[in-house]
This record gives sequence, structure tokens and C-alpha cells, in this order.
Amino acid sequence: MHFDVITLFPDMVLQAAKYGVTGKAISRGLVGLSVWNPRDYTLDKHRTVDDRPYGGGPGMVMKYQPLFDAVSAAQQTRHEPRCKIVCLSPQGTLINQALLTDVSDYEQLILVAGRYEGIDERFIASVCDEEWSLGDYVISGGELGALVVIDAITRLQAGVLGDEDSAKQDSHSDGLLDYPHFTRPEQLSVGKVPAVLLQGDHAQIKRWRLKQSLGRTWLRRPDMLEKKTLNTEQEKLLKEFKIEVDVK
Ligand code: 4FV
Repeated sequence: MHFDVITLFPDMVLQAAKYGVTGKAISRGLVGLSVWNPRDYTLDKHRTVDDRPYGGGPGMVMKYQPLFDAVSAAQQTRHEPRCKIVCLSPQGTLINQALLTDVSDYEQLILVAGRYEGIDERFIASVCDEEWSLGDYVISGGELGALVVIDAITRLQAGVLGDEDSAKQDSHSDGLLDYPHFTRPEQLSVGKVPAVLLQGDHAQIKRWRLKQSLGRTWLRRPDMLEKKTLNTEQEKLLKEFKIEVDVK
């Protein structure tokens, strides 16, 4: 997977992508990252990338041509058949694990990070395959969205996370919230580690963790449970959790 980010702040993206799992994956060549600044594709001596909005109103709008030429340059560098062009914006499809998993086997993802009030709609409509949103709020640019997408998809690439398992165990990967995690010390003034995790019975630990994931999803994100069909064992575990919660 190669990520190309179209951004007025290339260093912001390159710096942030240097850290942690993403940074290691890039240095190991497991994923690639290039940045393209639309200002480098402007045709006027003032290197203009934005202009006033037709119809008036506050702020500025990003111009079509510098973005078009920057995306073309990114495409021409790779000629990847399986390439998707995505614009990050509040008008987009809400990003979730399923959406990212669906594109995780592409060779190239071109991520367009807007700034100002937004981007000329003719660019989004004619050049972008999709629009994705981080969430129902407005931030100052698409770079953070692009970095979230890069981080989440990089974790799904083969060889990036230690044992293959860990990506699958990621919360949301099975449509459920994660179970609670504990580490040393066993005893704290604020509580102790659940006994089942100390007894070494891995079947019981697996069962307890699934029950916690089901229960926490039921308590905190019932919307996710509605999207999921539970098998009999999961139904049984959730029922147990509900009884235990009521008892408490
Ligand atoms: C955003 C979001 C977002 C809107 C105008 C950048 C800003 C400015 N991007 N998910 N929510 N973008 O608020 O992705 O250009």
C-alpha cells in the first residue's frame, strides 16, 4: 500500500507519520508515503491555491487546477490499477473499521486534505472517488483525517503488527468494543485484577473477554450491537453479563 497525501502542509504529515507503528512500517518499506503540495502546481507568480467563494460568504475556497495537477502527478508516479482518490471532509462517509478494511488491499490511496472553507465542488465531483469524514465536527484541515486513515490502514498491512493476531483483536475489527486490559501490579488501591485473568485457564480468559466486549458494547454502543448477529454462545454470554450488571 502506498499513500499519497495532497496537502498544503507536507511537513505536518511527514513528521506525524514518523512515529510508532506507522513510522516503523514506513521505515521497513511495508507501506509507502509521499506528500504533494498543490502550491507546487500553481501557474501564477503568487502561487495562488485559493480564492473567494462565488456567492459571497466567509473564508476562501481551494482552487481546482493546483489540486488536479497535484493528484495527476501522484497518479503518474505509480500507475497503480487499484488506486482510490479520497477527499477528507465533513460531507464524507463516516470512517469506521469496515470502510478501512475494505480498501486495505489497494496498492495506492491518494488522500486529499482540504484547508480553508473547503474545496471547489467540481474537483471533488470529477476527481475524487469518495469523500470520507472523521466525524460530525469541523476541524481546520484534512491532514489529521489523512493521518488517521494512514495509521488505521497501515495496522492492517501484513507484517506490520507483531503477531498477525493483534490486528484481528483490535476493537471494532469484529464489530465489538474491546475488553478491558490489565497489567502489573495485581493489587491497586483502586482495585485488583479480575481473578479469571490470573488463573491461566485460556479458555476461561477468552470467554470472559468476549463477555466483556459484548457487555461493554451493549452498555456503551448499542448501535453497534444492532448491526451484529450474535451466535448462541454470544447471546448466552451477553445475557450473563446483563444479569451480572443488574446484580451489581
Ligand atoms: C474533516 C472532517 C473536516 C472542513 C473544512 C477542513 C475541514 C476544512 N475532514 N473529517 N470532519 N475538514 O472537518 O475529515 O477545509
